[in-house]
Amino acid sequence: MYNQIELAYRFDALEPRIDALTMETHYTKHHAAYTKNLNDAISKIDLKAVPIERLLSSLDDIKDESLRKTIRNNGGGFYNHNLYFDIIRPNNATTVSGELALAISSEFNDVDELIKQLTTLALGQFGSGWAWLSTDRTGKLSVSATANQDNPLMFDPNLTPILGIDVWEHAYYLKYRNLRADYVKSFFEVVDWNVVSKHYLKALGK
Ligand code: MN3
Repeated sequence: MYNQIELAYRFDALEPRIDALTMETHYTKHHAAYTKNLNDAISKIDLKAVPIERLLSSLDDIKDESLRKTIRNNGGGFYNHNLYFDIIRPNNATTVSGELALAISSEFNDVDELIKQLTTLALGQFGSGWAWLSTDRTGKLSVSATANQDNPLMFDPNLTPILGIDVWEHAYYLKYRNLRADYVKSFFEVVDWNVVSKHYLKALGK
């Protein structure tokens, strides 16, 4: 059974950057539905104990096409939102430190350049999808964008996403309407780089 992460903050804690109604709807409706649909689909096959990362990086092993599609969409939705809701925080750490800071400077020069590249990907994603910062097993960082609820695990099992920007309209439309750029700017104001660092170190087995 896969479980939604427990939020470390209240729905209104990220106001005014991300409004309470969007947070509540996003977590209790959208994320909850992906999670339920994933668990319902998994109950049909004998994969109950598989870590979600392994499940998403071996979708080709699911031979039934309809079931594979269901698990791709809802397993992606489950995993992606667990990361998203974890890395945004009130009282967030706005500066990057430690090993992640070194990795960012070697790949992007600085955090501003990383944010610029992620913003370009987030704004360039046509329709629903995500922009990502991922690490490979050696700690080398890369950015990418995916459609729907896909994520880098599905395309390269060596990659682990450590930061994801949800650019589905349900993530911002109530407050920002069509202004995705304003939402993405606000998103980076609530990213907690300490939590991103934790995901980075965890992906490297540290
Ligand atoms: Mn979403």
